[in-house]
Amino acid sequence: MKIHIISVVPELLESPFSHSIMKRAAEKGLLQVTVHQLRKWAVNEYGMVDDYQFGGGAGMVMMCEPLINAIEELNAEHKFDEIIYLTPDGEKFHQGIANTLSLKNSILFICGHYKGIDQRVRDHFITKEISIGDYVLSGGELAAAVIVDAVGRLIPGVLNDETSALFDSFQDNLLAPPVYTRPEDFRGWKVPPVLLSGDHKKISEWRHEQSLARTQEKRPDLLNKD
Ligand code: 6GU
Repeated sequence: MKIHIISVVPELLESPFSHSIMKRAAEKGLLQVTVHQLRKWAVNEYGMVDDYQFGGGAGMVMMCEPLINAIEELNAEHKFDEIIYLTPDGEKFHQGIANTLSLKNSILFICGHYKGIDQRVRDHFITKEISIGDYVLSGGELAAAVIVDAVGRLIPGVLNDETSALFDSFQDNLLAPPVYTRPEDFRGWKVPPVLLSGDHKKISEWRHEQSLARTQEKRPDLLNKD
């Protein structure tokens, strides 16, 4: 999968894809992330990409021209399946969106800043608008990092044990069960005996019960979803 990101602060996206699972995905050639500095398409030599909003009011708006020139130039080369604008007023991100996006070949993300981007870019170029939750970030970059991580780990071959994503929290609207590792007894706090029993059927039933109980307690809203 090829992911391109347009940002005025590309430095914010240097680290998130350079470690751990995302790093391995890149090394295996399964995920390629390219971050573009929007100022490369600035309207003047001072790197101008934003301007005051019509109608007045505090805060700058990201201009049509740099964004559209960037989008058109990159899209001509890469033919994106989706052009996604990251914005607090977008659809709230969840595992189902991550699953859908993990099947795409190429995605372009646009990170907003200030008061957002000129509405005409949204009307004519954006195919999807996503928020990562009901709070306001100073820009879309951290949201892009969250989404690329959630999507990238679902690409077949990225996780070592490919089945492990199937048992993540949220894949079936259930939270994951508790997990334990050695030692069996730490300060008198013991691992549930069923996990040491070697009985895989019983273990699997116990995990399912724990998942249900945990979801009922912490996120009952998930149990009423389809
Ligand atoms: Cl995608 N962008 C910004 N600026 N704030 C957010 C967000 C996105 N999602 C939640 N808050």
